[in-house]
Amino acid sequence: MAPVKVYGMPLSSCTARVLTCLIEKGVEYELVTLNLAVGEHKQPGHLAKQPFGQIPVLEDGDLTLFESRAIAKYVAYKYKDQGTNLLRHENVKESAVVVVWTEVESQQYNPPISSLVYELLIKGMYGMTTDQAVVDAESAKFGKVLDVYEARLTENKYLAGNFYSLADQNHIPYTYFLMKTPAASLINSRPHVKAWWEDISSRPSFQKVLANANA
Ligand code: GS8
Repeated sequence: MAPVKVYGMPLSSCTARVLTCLIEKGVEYELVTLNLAVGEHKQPGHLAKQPFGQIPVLEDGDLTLFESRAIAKYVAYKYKDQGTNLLRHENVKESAVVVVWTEVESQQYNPPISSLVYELLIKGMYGMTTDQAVVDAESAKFGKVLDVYEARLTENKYLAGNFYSLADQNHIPYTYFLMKTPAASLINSRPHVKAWWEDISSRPSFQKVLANANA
């Protein structure tokens, strides 16, 4: 069977979320790299797959999906019987807690961390100036979120319990970029969050995404 196709860029955070999931589940894929700099993601062919003109997109036979978290969930569910058990589908309580913490990533963690990565990393790449007032406000918000994580990770090794799940995995790409900025101190100053980060980011799946991107 033809492998699934992912349209994206190897190191865009949302593409990396999907690729990490495919590798963790042992699913073969083909990455079709789009050049965002020349607007390939705004061309009609891509807009037919992703109406918001963004990456990533996954194609699996006649099924086309966008939104990286939805794609990762689909992959984790379709391949539930192979690779790492990311959804705990066989245990209704555990799977409910996985859903809670995947929502926490998207609703609480992602807004401030994506603003910080934009201000402290992306703007510099495009010759724009960091707005320190935004950094201060978003750091304060993110710190409060991380206080909740520190308490949670003091009780459990991972977010949904004492097992690695999609909830942990969805955090990896943005945190990877944050760790390249001065705001890494927000993670490093919380010992359980720091240990969790070192654990999840060193998994072979994400290390392979990085190695492939730098190849
Ligand atoms: C966000 C996609 C996105 O922002 C998802 O798939 O999770 N919620 C969506 N993609 C970015 C690249 S990502 O890191 C993108 O396509 N940016 C170009 C643009 O918006 O024009």
